[in-house]
Amino acid sequence: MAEIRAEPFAFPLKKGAAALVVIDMQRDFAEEGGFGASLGNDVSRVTAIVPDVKRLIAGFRAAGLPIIHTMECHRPDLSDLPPAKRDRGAPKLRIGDEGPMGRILIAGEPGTAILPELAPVAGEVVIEKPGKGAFYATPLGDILAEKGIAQLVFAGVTTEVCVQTTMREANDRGYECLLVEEATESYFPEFKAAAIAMIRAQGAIVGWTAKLDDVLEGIA
Ligand code: TIU
Repeated sequence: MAEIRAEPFAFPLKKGAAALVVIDMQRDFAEEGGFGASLGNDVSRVTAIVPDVKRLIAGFRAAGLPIIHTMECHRPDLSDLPPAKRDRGAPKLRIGDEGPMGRILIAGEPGTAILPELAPVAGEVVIEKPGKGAFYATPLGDILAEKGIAQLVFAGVTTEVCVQTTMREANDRGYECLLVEEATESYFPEFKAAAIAMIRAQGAIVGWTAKLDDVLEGIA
């Protein structure tokens, strides 16, 4: 068993049972005219982590470890979009509306795609999810069980929304979870810091957090 330097204590890596989960690195959260911008957010914070997410993905590929990509999106007929989600707040564009990159957060639209620099390659799993958590209403749990995965390393956006929700879902399902600090981001720096602190508090109540270089060294 290898160890990864982490907080609040070393992460006990089981290399044959670990996978990377890259959450929602989509144009809709990173580019002007997408869902994130429609909610009033500064999306440049998301593009800034792309090089670090890319290094993390390259490390997992080089180590021959599984990679799972998620995409927050809905069916074109909106049958998996609860009105409570669509109608929340007063965004400039709602989910399903036509925007400059196609319909906002709809499967198959250009804006919903994963950023080209981080695009999945053949053999990598892509999970389309209608919720913030990647286990809700998706086959993720069955896919992980089939692959014998027990540990999940997390990257992606946003730290306190889809990343943290998925980590909490995974933690309750018995997975050991590790968040890579430079490979996740929020539209709110204070929320990223708070999410990292609350995840690893109380003896890793939700999971561990670690620096990118330490994760890359641990999985190599
Ligand atoms: N708004 C926000 O911070 N996040 C989301 O809506 N989805 C994800 O985090 N992917």
